[in-house]
Amino acid sequence: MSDKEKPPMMQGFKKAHEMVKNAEDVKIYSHIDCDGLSAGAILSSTLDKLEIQHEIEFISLDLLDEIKPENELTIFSDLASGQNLDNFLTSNSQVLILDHHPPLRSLNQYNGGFLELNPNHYGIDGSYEISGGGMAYILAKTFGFIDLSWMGVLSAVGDMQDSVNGKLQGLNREILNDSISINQLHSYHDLSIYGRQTRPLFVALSYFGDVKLPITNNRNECLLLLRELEIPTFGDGKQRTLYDLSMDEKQRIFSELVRMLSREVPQRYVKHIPQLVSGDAYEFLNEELYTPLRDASEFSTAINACSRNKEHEIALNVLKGNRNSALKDMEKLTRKHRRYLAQKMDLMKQEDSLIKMENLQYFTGYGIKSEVIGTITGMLLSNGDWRKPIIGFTNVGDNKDGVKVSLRCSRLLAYDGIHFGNIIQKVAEKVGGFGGGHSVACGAYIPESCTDKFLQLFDSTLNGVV
Ligand SMILES: [Mn+2]
Repeated sequence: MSDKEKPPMMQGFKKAHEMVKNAEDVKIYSHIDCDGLSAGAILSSTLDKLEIQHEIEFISLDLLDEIKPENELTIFSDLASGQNLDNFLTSNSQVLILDHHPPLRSLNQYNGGFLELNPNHYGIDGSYEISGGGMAYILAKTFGFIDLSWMGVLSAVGDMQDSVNGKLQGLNREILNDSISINQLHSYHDLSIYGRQTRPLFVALSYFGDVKLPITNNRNECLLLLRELEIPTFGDGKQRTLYDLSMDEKQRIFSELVRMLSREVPQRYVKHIPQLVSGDAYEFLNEELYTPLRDASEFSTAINACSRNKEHEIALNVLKGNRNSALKDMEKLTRKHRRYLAQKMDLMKQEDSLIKMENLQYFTGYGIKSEVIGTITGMLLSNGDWRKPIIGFTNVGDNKDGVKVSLRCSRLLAYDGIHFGNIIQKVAEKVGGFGGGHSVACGAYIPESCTDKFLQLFDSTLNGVV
């Protein structure tokens, strides 16, 4: 294929390839979530392989305007498309942005040493078709480093790009196929129950919670159900996990979940139930069985546990394959993370903190670390009314006076056509904040004095919608 026939984004990557190849001193800034960490690991591994000296730093969006150009080439990864980069526009430092968030600047607004690659400029959906890690991987692939593709898949899963229809699509699918082609990864259709490798089946089942069922948060009910379905919970000297089940056993659980859900939800949702119960699983074949690293969802949780404890270095080491002590450290952080979540959940339940409005429910989780407010909001979903979204508030911390808002809802509402990411963006802007995200998981930052106004506006926006 000649250059002219290549899709335009690839021409951009060709330029990026040249920029990176010719650089001798590189600084990478990547975002602090699972996608950003994986993207950073892909870029850092790429530069390692090219023997290019570099530093990497993981930062949150609000710190971006404090950064000054100090290196020959600065790469921004999984961030910066939505931010002002005035410090860099007037400097001699070369800038490469690899982001997938909605861009502020139009395509090719800047030339010379400033290159911004964003799928949204090329008609590619940055929410579902490619992640920040995916963009980093496409660059890595121009150097032939297909072995880094598994991290591109992990990034997409970490960013919940498969959250709505249960599978990766668009460029994500191509990255997935690269990984499959070198036997790094196995992709298969499975029950969408979290904890495939590490959780005993009856525990994993009890967390099934887009819609509240008799088994939700009830391990005894789960054990009874498995007994009824004649699925042993113990085998080969250990508790069985979802991974251990035969196709036939999975089919029995699938049918039973569909039956239970059909009884709970209004008729118009029934056709969406199979999507809720099953989806694609991604298994990393080079990782050890029954560890969180073997399954993409569980791996992304482990990375998030590092990130939420501000231990980015540990995540980076695990991702880059420097496993020895990093792996143990990561396990410790995962346990700590889980304990923290359980404590906060207990507190929230004791205080019965979920307040109901006409079209939504909310809680004020002041004291919950802003990094985990989204996770807690999602966990509370199975305690409230699944027909309405849950909104959680917490302080941002670090002496800033804003409030972080998180929203989670059942995927059934998204199947019904509601996009809460777009709604929260508009409502946040009306009260002087900013926000956005996915249809079923999104967030915002708003001034603390505006939380009541925000809730009222949000609630009235949903009149007739939910
Ligand atoms: Mn991202």
